[in-house]
Amino acid sequence: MPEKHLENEHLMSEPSMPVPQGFFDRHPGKPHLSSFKQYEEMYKESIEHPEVFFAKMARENLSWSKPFTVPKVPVAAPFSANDGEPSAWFVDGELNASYNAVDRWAQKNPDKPAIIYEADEPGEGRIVTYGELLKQVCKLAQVLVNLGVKKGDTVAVYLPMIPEAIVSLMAIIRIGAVHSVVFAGFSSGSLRDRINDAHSKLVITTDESKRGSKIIETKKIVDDALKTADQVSNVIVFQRTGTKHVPWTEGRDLWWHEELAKYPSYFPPTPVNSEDPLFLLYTSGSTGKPKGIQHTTAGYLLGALLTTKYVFDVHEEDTIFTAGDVGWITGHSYVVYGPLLNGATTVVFEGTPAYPTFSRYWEIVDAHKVNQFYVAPTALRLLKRAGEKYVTPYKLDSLRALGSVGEPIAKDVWEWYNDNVGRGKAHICDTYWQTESGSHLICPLAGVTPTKPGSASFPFFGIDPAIVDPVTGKELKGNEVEGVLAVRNSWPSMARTIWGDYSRFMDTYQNPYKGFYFSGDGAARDKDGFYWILGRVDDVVNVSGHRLSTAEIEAALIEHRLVAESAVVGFPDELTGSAVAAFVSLKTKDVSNVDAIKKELILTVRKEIGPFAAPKLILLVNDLPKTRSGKIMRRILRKVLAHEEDQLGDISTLSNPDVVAHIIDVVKASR
Ligand code: 6R9
Repeated sequence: MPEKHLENEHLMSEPSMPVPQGFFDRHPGKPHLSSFKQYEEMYKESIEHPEVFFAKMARENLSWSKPFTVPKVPVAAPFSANDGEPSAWFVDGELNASYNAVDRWAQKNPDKPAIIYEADEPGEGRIVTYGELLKQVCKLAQVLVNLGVKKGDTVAVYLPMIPEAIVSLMAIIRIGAVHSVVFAGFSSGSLRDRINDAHSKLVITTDESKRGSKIIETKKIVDDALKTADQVSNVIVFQRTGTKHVPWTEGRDLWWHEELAKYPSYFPPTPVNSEDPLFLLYTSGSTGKPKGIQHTTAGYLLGALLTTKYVFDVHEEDTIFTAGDVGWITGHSYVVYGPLLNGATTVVFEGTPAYPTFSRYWEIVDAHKVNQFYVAPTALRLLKRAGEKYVTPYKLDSLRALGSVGEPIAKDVWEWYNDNVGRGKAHICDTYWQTESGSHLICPLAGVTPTKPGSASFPFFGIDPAIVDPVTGKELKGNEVEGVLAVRNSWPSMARTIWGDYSRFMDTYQNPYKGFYFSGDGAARDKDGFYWILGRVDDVVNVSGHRLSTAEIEAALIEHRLVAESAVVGFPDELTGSAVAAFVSLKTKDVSNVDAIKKELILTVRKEIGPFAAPKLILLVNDLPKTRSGKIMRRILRKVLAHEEDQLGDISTLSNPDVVAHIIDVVKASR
């Protein structure tokens, strides 16, 4: 059960707001759906006859080299009752993802912009048309084939937000290989673990990257990772900054521009089966080992395509700006796949919202007449704090849909977004979903769904959510209920397994509540049927919209020679949503320079995982609160951090109850 109830619980009883009239006034044509009633009818069909609904959608929206005849097996729950296999979709069909995302639009209009690249430095970007994108994709596809990459092989991508990231993904899937993007903020150690777990044979990266005017030595990080990744035979390096100091291994490392120049500009796509893997994306779970979430081709494509189309009401003429990184699922689905599968124009933004000023997003929106803007609340909190003066000078009148993702959006932030960015004329869409779901699960449809600030509203087509009592595992029916969020059925873009660890997949998603897909989040359904996401119920923290595993951070801390034990928990933070606090007990009690040790510990996490995972607070304690069986009681640590030491409950069952008073003192002293 989520320990912390929704801060703004009273909001649930407030009436919902209609779609702002300005949304329609700004629309050059008509939204895809005409009314909420139409959503309800379509939704009903998608739940009662998913195979009919999605077969029609898949035929209308995707191009198949071999049409499917079997929309779905098995037809019942998310996991079949007898062997627990997840449902499979469009099983006898064949298609190619890059053909659907690129060729179709290049054939129709090769001069249409596919990518608007906004470089870190304003003014240094460029536009890539669908025709140009197709050429680049075909050339890189041939490079990969020539280097021995085959259908089903995984290729690691460690790239900043540049058009070549999209070119890479499209080239990999064009030949039926599987991409495994590793967020370019990850350390060499995390990169190595992901390369090795996925058995990637090839890595694509840049010489360096640039973000907020800072240089990151990407190639050097890759080289460090490869010291213990023997199976990698080649590294393709795109020249991003042109620095002279690129570490180089002859025979293994190849320049992107030299290799692409060797091949002609067309290469046919390889058709793959619907259920063939499309990509792996590592995400954090309850244990220290990251999970390689595996998505399949047709189902994932359909999910990304349909949600982009209906949730953001994207039309072919539109320009969509998702301010997320391709290293996370939001970048996969709403920078790359969703926009391109709809033939729209996608903005690829390399920089940060604060560079060179806090107006950067709004400059981009006005310069390119962006129609849909999508971002995490953490960025909005930063911009809200910076002040309205950074927003007001901009027109922002092209915007129709404003998306939010990654964490709950508080009412004040929602209103700031609505008033200052949308000016009351854009539809705010708070989208709840996960790496595992591939595409939106619960979200309003732009132009259609009434909203309540802080609620993700209603399920997308084909998603049949259930609120489950975490103790009994029984579904809590009706409205005004609170429990854990589960899904009763399967949907096309649902992950099919954890790469190489099917039993972990079942243990994480199916086994906690048999008959349901378990989300890991707490949720409530209010009196009007709106869903409210209450946050993770497992050991996952959401820092600035980055999903982190507390166990992974603990595993990093233990690498430090002085650490005896550690317990990592999240605590509320005004700017980043949650922040990481690490309670650490050291092997030796006589430490002379406490501050130096704390710095070293933070550095250890930055080095082992990446800068974004660094604890905000390190608390050196004598011991950690434990049960008699030795289990660390993180709940107590969370309560103390949240100033709720009066709500610790019964601590007499601890093997070391005295430690609690000490911990309270340490936390107080840290303030
Ligand atoms: C897309 C993405 C998934 C977790 C998820 C939940 C949280 C995502 C949210 C939200 C409240 C929203 N989350 N969207 N919580 N409201 N609109 O973020 O994927 O990185 O896998 O994280 O993020 O806790 O379970 P991922």
